[in-house]
Amino acid sequence: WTSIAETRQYTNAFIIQEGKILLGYKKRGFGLGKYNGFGGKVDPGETPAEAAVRELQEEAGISAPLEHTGTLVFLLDTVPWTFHIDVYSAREFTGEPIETDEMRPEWFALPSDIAGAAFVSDLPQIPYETMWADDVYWMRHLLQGIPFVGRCDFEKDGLEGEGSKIVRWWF
Ligand code: 6OG
Repeated sequence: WTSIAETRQYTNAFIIQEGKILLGYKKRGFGLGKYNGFGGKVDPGETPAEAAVRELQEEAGISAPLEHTGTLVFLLDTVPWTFHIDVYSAREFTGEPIETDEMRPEWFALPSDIAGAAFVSDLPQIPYETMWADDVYWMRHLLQGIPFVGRCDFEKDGLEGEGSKIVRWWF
């Protein structure tokens, strides 16, 4: 493609508490076999914030006072639209996380000195090897509650299988 005519909107939501973060293991569809926040496409007539709450309920069975925390833009050279992902987070939630057809919720431990975490090795429990390749660039901002915006360009065929390849990024 030579120009991008369309933007598609998605959401991604995380529950972050003292010492732990809730991720979901994707059991089907796009991102199969990866850990991620809970989320999906924004439906017509819905705001991203509404979609984020709905997707969290559908995929993890919980409700939360989600707050907008970051914005991600992805370009895949095999896909003729821009992925625009609004990232949300909350400290509290109601309900009990449950496994659904789409996601299996799992808590991951966080170190106590999150504010000082600057390197991948400072967050050893985050399963970066089984996450999208972009997550390593913004995860610490999310965990530290720092608003972020960034873009990643993925190379052809880099999405499936081993080592998703990012050819360009900024955060
Ligand atoms: P469904 O279409 O299955 O929702 N998503 C990505 N997340 C990250 N971290 N990196 C990417 O790099 C992503 N592409 C998509 C958005 C798809 C979910 O996956 C997220 C949605 O939360 C390319 O309903």
